[in-house]
Amino acid sequence: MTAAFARLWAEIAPIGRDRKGGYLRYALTDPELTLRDWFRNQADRRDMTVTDDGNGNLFAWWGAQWGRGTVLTGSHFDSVPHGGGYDGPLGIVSAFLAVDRLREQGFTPGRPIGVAAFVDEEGGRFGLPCLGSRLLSGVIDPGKAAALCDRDGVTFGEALGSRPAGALPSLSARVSAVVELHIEQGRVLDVPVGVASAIWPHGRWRLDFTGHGDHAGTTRMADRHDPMLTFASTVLAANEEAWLAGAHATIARVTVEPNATNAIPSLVRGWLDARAADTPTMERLVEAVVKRAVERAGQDGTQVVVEPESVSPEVAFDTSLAARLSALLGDAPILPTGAGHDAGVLSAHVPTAMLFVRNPTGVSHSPAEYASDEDCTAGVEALATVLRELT
Ligand code: HGY
Ligand code: MN
Ligand code: MN
Ligand code: MN
Repeated sequence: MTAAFARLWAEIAPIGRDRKGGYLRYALTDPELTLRDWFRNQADRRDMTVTDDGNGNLFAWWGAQWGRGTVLTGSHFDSVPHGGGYDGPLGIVSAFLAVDRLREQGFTPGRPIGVAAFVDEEGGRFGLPCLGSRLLSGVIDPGKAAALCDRDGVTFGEALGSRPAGALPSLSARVSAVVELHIEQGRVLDVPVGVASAIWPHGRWRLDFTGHGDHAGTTRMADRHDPMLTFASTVLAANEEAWLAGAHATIARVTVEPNATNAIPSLVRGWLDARAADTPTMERLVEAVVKRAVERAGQDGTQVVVEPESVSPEVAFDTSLAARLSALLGDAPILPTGAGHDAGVLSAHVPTAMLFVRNPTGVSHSPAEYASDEDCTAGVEALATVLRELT
């Protein structure tokens, strides 16, 4: 199976690589569309029917589409810009190989298995993470989703070519379980495979800093109201407050207008990503960062506006299911994660589990993201064992 994994992995590894060895696989752009063609080809090779739910999510079926007791597995193809190659695609490649494994063992599932490729899980193109699973489960209005815009002003509806279909009727009645396999993001596992216990509460807040745009060469320092200063001070504040709270906070994805070396900007836009082991800690962290941003704006004569963009409460995966799978997999470790996942969204509607494949460095959302072929193969075997158990 290691050779089979290496072969399949070699097919997708070159797709969407950027010039510096990272990946740029924004949802519904050429590289991701190429991966979707690869997905259809893999399904064809396995006589699996492919359906699209009208939201940009693809499903390859072993058994009746959305039949009673359906078990969904899979993940996403899209990446963050200059990201790693495993986050997402590993769950999809492993799902197809797990189907192969079960077939080699002469197993026929008693329930349909659907291999899923969810659209824009990272929210890297249209700004809302887990866009596809939120649409499928009905937690975002299709009209609102259709209007989400990318950096070039292209809406999700335009990229999709239609208004998203929205929620699948009676999802929780049709689907008996979801199992998403994913590369570990962090460095806890000292065995090849682990089981998720929870996803930390996390969210994104948009921070708009406005000031007085002016000439960088003729405006005296005393006359400046530079939002870049307020922004820079808030970046440091987020870092300090995160250390104090024992949490995680990053301000990234910045845009500056006008973005010129000889102009004091009038607008600096940043996004705060804040995460903590519990919701009150996350909320206190965000409050502390915003408070310091507003105080600094007062000093700089600038303004700051904060908008929550997407805030996800803690996800506690089905504890009995996690314990059952851990036991099934030889007492695999059960561990939380700070990363959001489609499985997290779906867990509010269907019994859901996640399997993590060891990441020796723990690095993710980076070209350095890596898991060994041997551990990935162990992940495939584990997923096949779990799918056999659940179907
Ligand atoms: O950003 C996250 O938490 C996940 O990797 N999408
Ligand atoms: Mn990710
Ligand atoms: Mn992911
Ligand atoms: Mn995910």
